[in-house]
Amino acid sequence: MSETLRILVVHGPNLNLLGTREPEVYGRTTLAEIDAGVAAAGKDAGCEVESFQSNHEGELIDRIQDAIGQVDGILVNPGGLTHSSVALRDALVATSLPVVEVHISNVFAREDFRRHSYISGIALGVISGLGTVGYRLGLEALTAHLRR
Ligand code: CA2
Repeated sequence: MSETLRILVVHGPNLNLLGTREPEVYGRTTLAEIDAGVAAAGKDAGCEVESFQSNHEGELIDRIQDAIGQVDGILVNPGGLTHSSVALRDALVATSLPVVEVHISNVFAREDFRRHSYISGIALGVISGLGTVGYRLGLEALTAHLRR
């Protein structure tokens, strides 16, 4: 019987709009549906999954700091902060936890400014462009890493 893993899922700015706007880019799945899907997949994989979304950089950083010593890994879609936030990167580094970065859209097939991520360099890995299934793939990769 393997130990229960605790995973924090962090969603950045505007991801609360999923399923309601720009379905051609981000699909029709809502954030609540993504969170329910990740929680269910986590349960099957022996994980307790908690999700958090904020439109505010400081709130995201506070939540990530609060995770220190409380969780085993972080799955993060930093939204637009991916391309701008040194502070979010620093917070993730400060946790010393494995981080998997997820993007619903293929950031390499869009505007040039989306090709650079402040997070990728400190992440275990990055999933981009596979739609919302990327969250479940990211969870699988994170748990496989933690159980290795
Ligand atoms: O593809 C992703 O998951 C992104 O992280 C989404 C960010 C974008 O800035 C990144 O480059 C890639 C934007 C999140 C905005 O989410 C919306 C969802 C529905 C409607 C409007 C925005």
